[in-house]
Amino acid sequence: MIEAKEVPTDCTLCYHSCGCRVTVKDGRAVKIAGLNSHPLNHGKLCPKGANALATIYNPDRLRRPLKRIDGSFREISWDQALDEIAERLLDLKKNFGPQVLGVFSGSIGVENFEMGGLVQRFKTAFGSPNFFSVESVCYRMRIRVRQMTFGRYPVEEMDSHLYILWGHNPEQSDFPLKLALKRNRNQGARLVVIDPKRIPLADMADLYLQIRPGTDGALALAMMHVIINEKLYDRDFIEQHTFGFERLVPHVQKYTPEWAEEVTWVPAEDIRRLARLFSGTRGASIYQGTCTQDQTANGVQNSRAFSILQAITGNVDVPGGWVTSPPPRLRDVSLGVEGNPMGADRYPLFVEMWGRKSPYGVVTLVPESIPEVLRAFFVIGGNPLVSMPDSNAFRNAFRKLDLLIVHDLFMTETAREAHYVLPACSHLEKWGVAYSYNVCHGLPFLMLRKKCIEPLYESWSEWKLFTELGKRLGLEDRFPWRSEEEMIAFELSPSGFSFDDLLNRMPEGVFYTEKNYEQSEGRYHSPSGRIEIYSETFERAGFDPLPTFLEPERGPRRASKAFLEKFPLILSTGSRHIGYTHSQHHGADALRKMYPEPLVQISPATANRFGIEDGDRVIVETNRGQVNMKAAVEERVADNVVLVPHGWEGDANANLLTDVECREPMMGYPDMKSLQCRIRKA
Ligand SMILES: Nc1nc2c(c(=O)[nH]1)N[C@H]1C(S)=C(S)[C@@H](COP(=O)(O)OP(=O)(O)OC[C@H]3O[C@@H](n4cnc5c(=O)[nH]c(N)nc54)[C@H](O)[C@@H]3O)O[C@H]1N2
Ligand SMILES: Nc1nc2c(c(=O)[nH]1)N[C@H]1C(S)=C(S)[C@@H](COP(=O)(O)OP(=O)(O)OC[C@H]3O[C@@H](n4cnc5c(=O)[nH]c(N)nc54)[C@H](O)[C@@H]3O)O[C@H]1N2
Ligand code: SF4
Ligand SMILES: [Mo]
Repeated sequence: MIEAKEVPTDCTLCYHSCGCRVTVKDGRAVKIAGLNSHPLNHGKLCPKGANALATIYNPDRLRRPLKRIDGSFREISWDQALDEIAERLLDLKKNFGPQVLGVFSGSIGVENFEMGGLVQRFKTAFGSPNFFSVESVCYRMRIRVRQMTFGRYPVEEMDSHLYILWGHNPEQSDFPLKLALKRNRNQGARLVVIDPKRIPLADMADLYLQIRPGTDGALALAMMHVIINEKLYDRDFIEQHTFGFERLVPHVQKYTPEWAEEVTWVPAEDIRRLARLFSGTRGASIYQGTCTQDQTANGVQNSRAFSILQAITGNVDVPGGWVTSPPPRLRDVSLGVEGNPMGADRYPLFVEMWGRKSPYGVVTLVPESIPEVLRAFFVIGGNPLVSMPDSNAFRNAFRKLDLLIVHDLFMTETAREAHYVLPACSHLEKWGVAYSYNVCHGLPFLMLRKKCIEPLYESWSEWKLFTELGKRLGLEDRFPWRSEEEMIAFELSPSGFSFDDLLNRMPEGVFYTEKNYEQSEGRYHSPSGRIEIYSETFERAGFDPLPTFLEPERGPRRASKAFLEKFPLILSTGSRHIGYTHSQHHGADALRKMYPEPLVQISPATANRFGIEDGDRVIVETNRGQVNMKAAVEERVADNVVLVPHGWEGDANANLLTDVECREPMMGYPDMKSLQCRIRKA
């Protein structure tokens, strides 16, 4: 009988990587709890994390590799699956070239370095530049824009004096921030909520602004107008650290609060109050929605405007503002970028900056590239037929593939379309490195993700999958690590911490560096060496060098009258629910009880207008398709706005409504937040 042991590790059921303690007995994880010492979650877990074992031991886990034969799946051995996949890949490569292969990894692969890195390594070793991920629908846009503006990547700090939740609802989507916000609020921090729904956090806010979806950039410009004309900016900081302020001054004159009121629905007086509160607080942060501000026509310029607001008020590199700490020094398991990722020609700002190429392709270009460019597609830890825009466009394209492979824990909607489905390990079944900087509000914390239990059934980790497949493709020299542990040691080699250190001496994790609020010369590595309010990088790419506002393509002030008559309501999709990550975790009973089915949220006036009552089944329809869900009639939602959750399969899939052709013009992101729709009783 083996003693029960407690293993400190992290939760990866979403990208936050909260610390947890897993009790393992007789090789089985029997209990999971929060890790008290962890600086993100201080011993607490959100409902997903608390119910992690229900997901990991869900009886629906995939057990063996599956091959689709005549429309149904048959179990086969790993050997057979990999032999056949390798043969087909080599054949396609011989006939059409290596770029036929596209690989995709979902949000799990963003902060999961082994997965994200190995996927990239695999496609480069194969010879293809075509790597896709949620990066081209999610927060990569903000990272790039902040890099272009600051010459580095500052993030909003966890502990702030003023939280501006700008299309961000931490109670549902950002558990660590929710904890920090409540803690700091009790000590006097201020709170502003900007959201078309009066979310419960708005009830305790100093200011709540009910905004029309897709118009956040107009509000930000009007704030700049007030801050500049009332001289509320930080003159010293601007003089010492920024470039182009004098050109911003005349530029923002037309963006008056009265102009913005008409565009955004936010009263001009509230815009003034917000501008004064923000500029009057040292250590204030705009917590921009993690994807709400990207998935709209003005996406890039939204991020530009927020960056500039932080800069002109001196809220950069001060406690509570936007801060930068160096990421840990880790060796990347990817092989770097060779060739041009898809979209380099059409959306160059997304792919290349100052001569440096990023590995991410533009995922909205995938459907039109099959089969002309892509003929084989490998999905590792993603569910693109539910999560990517315009599911019908993706599905029709996927059906033209010669080879679709999915590596996942479950039979997802994407897996059901695959030729081969391969069972994957959960995070408790493999080793990994976790660090909490990017999406965790600047916390320079590093931890070893422990393999707590052996892989269930015949599931394999990404390391094992690519190592074994690599051998069959003649790429064994590209996957040199003889074990997962060896690969982790390779990643950690420059960090100053060894595998053994992190396993035995610092099992609960470690701060790998101290925060640094230095505002020295040379801190901002942009072409001008300063924070670029005026961006020649944008100008050279043919875009406005100063922040501007572009109405949503389908929006009430841009689309045709006939279109708007047909689709009179504004549609925003994908507000999070704390019980689920995208299409995941619906199988855990406790979570399902919290939120058993997807709900379309509309206001009482909108419901009235279309003869709908709370609890009715309704059809929401756009130019691309429709979903069928129950209606929740809520006072909290702005009139004429329809909120549809994402991550549900079948006829409740929000991405039946989105349109892969409706894109942000600079980086090609899909509009998921400011489309038009109609609604009726089913
Ligand atoms: N309409 C609309 N659509 C959206 C959004 C929206 O707001 N509105 N948001 C978008 C955003 S921001 C994002 S990031 C995407 C997310 O899109 P995805 O990442 O594609 O969505 P998930 O449903 O999380 O899919 C992850 C899959 O990985 C599997 N998985 C979990 N752990 C592992 C593992 O360790 N290994 C392997 N191999 N598989 C694993 C899970 O079972 C699951 O099937 O969705 C986007 N889609
Ligand atoms: N539980 C859970 N947590 C998650 C995820 C998950 O699937 N489940 N996904 C993770 C991922 S990958 C991401 S990208 C993040 C997403 O995180 P965010 O993009 O920050 O999304 P939410 O926190 O849901 O906040 C969305 C809020 O914005 C409002 N909103 C909608 N449209 C607009 C608009 O146009 N303007 C403004 N100002 N507000 C708008 C909605 O009403 C909602 O209250 O969440 C992450 N965390
Ligand atoms: S927020 Fe929840 S799901 Fe995400 S890492 Fe923390 S405990 Fe896990
Ligand atoms: Mo995301």
